[in-house]
Amino acid sequence: MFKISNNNQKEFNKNGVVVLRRFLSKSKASELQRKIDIYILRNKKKLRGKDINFIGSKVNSLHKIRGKYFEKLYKSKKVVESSKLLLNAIPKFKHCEYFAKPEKVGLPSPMHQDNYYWNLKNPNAITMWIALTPTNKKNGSIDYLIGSHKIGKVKHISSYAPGSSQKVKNLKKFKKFKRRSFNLNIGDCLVHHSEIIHGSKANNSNYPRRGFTIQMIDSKAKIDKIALKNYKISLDKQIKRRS
Ligand SMILES: O=C(O)CCC(=O)C(=O)O
Repeated sequence: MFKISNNNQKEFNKNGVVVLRRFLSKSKASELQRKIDIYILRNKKKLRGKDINFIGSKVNSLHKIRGKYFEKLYKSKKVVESSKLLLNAIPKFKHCEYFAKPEKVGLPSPMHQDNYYWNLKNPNAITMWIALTPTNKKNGSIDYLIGSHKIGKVKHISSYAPGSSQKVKNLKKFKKFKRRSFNLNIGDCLVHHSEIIHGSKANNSNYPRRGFTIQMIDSKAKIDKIALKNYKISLDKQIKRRS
């Protein structure tokens, strides 16, 4: 059974990202993949706009996944205990997402901070990204600017990338941060801070690169309503332009 350590917490605080190896067993990870596939089959026609993105006929990303199975996972002891230690606060669930990045055609996610989408006044929040396929530079691992979670929210602009609508305005400004990605096995979990700058490249390889995410926030977190409104205006404009 996975158990988070104080070293994991130290690394997370310093770098803004940490890998929790073997967070899910291989069999639990393949069960999760099966449940996502069933969710897609059942909901493909109902899901629209913000909640699903395709590349050709393939799903590239799913946003706000709902259902009992996923609820059981985000309420599980390992998710709750890990997020409690990393946030040093009582955690509250936000959303689950799925980034499928299909082989040969998987879309990039331009460099961004999650809190630019979430608009929390206090950015004490994390994304837990669980690998459902082996993940490496060839199939589109996530690149992080290590330590960038400490600089606060930075300017973003519309990216026009389906499923990743915002990107850091002037990435060159952040050259001083070391860029790092991680090779992951099925079931490993990356945990990143809501203000670390990160993103992933297109998947031109012959293998899919799939990750399921659980977003957990400090239960006391408040929303910056003006920032949220501006973000939604930008997203709606981009979705209208696509359809
Ligand atoms: O899976 C990806 O490539 C991007 C995921 C991401 O940016 C996130 O979950 O915050």
